[in-house]
Amino acid sequence: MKDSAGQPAPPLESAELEVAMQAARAGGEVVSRYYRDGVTMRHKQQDQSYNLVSDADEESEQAIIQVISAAFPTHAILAEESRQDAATAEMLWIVDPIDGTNNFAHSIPHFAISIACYREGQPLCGVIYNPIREDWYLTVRGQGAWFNGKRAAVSQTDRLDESLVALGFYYDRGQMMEATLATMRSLFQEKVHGIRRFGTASLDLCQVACGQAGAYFEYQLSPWDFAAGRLFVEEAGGLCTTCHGDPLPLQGTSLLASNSLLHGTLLEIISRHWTRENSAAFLRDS
Ligand code: LIP
Repeated sequence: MKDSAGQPAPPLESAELEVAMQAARAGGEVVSRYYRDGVTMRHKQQDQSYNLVSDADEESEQAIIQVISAAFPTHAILAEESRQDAATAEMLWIVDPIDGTNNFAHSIPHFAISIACYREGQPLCGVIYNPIREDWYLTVRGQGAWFNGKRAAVSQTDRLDESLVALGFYYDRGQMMEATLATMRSLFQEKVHGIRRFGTASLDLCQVACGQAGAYFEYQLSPWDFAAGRLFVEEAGGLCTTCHGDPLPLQGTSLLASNSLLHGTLLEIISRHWTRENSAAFLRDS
């Protein structure tokens, strides 16, 4: 059996996942059109020329919200551009209408629509969809993680010199950027097989889950960047925590995802250059 994307349909049973896929298709039609026809990007904040938004982000988000709200009118929605319902709601949808906005802005076909449904603060299901490549990453809690109809599994090595480590740079160009660069240097000194910066958190998480990268970290992400991808990693046998080993909160946070075998080694290296105090001070001042 194939789904409407022409992919072999994974054996997933979830009403919320079905709605999430419909919503992702609706957003994907908007984003693909703008990607093809061109779009004007705008700066989100005057002092951050690299933090961009466009009509594509906003129209994709409205299309996604329309599908979710029609199916589940009483559910709350936390969406990057326009909806900040309380993260404490019993049923909560978390939406990134274009994750990897800067890739999108520069016509790099490595970005995704990320949609997750949470019940009482715990992930139920998630969809990460690259509409240009027609790549579908689907997951339901307890039912595995599936990439284009094939089951995903993390890598099985505990060696850094056999692993790629992906990372991201938040919009900060101060102490957090310096800490990320210092951690890159430490990883190279630890003989990591390679470092990758792909620019889309949700797809970075999917690459950990599919065994392509051993780990991914970033010192600051928003909930919509990771809400679906963290479940995809966990259902593929991986582990997601903050960069200090704590459970992920549904708010801005640092994040380390790994195949779980590399987690302890990486926590020591990554927290060396960005302490809990650094993290607390950044959140307090931002
Ligand atoms: C982006 C993430 C990326 C991170 C960027 C930004 P956006 O999300 O996918 O990993 O490095 O700072 O947060 O803004 O494109 O939705």
